[in-house]
Amino acid sequence: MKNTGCKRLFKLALALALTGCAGNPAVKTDSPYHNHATTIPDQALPYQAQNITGTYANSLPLKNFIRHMVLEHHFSESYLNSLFSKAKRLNYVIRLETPPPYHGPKPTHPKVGGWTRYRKQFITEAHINNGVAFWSNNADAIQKASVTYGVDPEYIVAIIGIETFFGRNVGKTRTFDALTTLAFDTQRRAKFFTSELENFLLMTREEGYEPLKPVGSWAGAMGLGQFMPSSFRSLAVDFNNDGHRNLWDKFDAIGSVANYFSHSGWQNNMPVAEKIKGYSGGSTIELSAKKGSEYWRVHPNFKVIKKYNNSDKYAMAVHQLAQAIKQRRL
Ligand SMILES: [Ca+2]
Repeated sequence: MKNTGCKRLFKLALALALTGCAGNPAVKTDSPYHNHATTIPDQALPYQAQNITGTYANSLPLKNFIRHMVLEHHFSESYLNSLFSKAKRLNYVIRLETPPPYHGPKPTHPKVGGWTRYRKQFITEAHINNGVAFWSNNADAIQKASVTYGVDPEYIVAIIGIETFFGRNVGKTRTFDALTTLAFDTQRRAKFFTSELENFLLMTREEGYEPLKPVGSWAGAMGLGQFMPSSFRSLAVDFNNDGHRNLWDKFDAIGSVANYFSHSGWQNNMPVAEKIKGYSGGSTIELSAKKGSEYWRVHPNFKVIKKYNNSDKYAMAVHQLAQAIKQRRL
């Protein structure tokens, strides 16, 4: 991601995915957004209101935001008044974004075995087998994306596996409510989420989405690859050529993940990381395993994965899942 807010966001989104998907990979969810509204000018939508009513009726920051959207992007004020009158404040989103204050002693060392615990959630038989199946079922799209964008196919598969368990856990939170809540009811990253809300509304207008329909993670990430609205607008691609960018569609999601990697500097058919015996400066990372630290030499492609989520553990899990799926597929 381009900014640090987004990097942190993906960590948080991942934390949620951990609780939501890794522990229960059998849960299936149908694609939440497979129908497209045709593009309708916003004035024509059934949203017209003089004032904001409902939860956000008295929110000055929202009034300022609407003014900005009208002046900067020529949205209709009555349309936005009506739309935001339907916004719901989501208390669980506030709780997830605002961890309770910690009053205990400052930890001096990271918890031993953090990598072992993290790895267990993603490098599972279910992830590997479902990865092989996902690859087979979407072989044409994956092959085309790999060739078009120069990205090794196993990494496209692994990202989608870790983000959403191959599309089965794309999140059920209405994105409009999540971003409105994060923008106007939380403090820490309000500016970032306000910008994502702006991008979300632009995205719905550009792509013809009905704003109340898209669903995703509590933090506003959408589709099989969990793109934030700003990433959607800049990096999503219409890979099945149906005239719409739809990250809930497998074909479009596969192309979009590959495009994201390509933009981040992925080097096709080049190494990602290899295990070494001890710390050797420069490009060595240390991961805390139960049996002691693991040391890995990492290559530029490892940093590309970290642009998706700025965490060594995340990038290593993607790498190892990719390799495991590739091996199993042979
Ligand atoms: Ca499409």
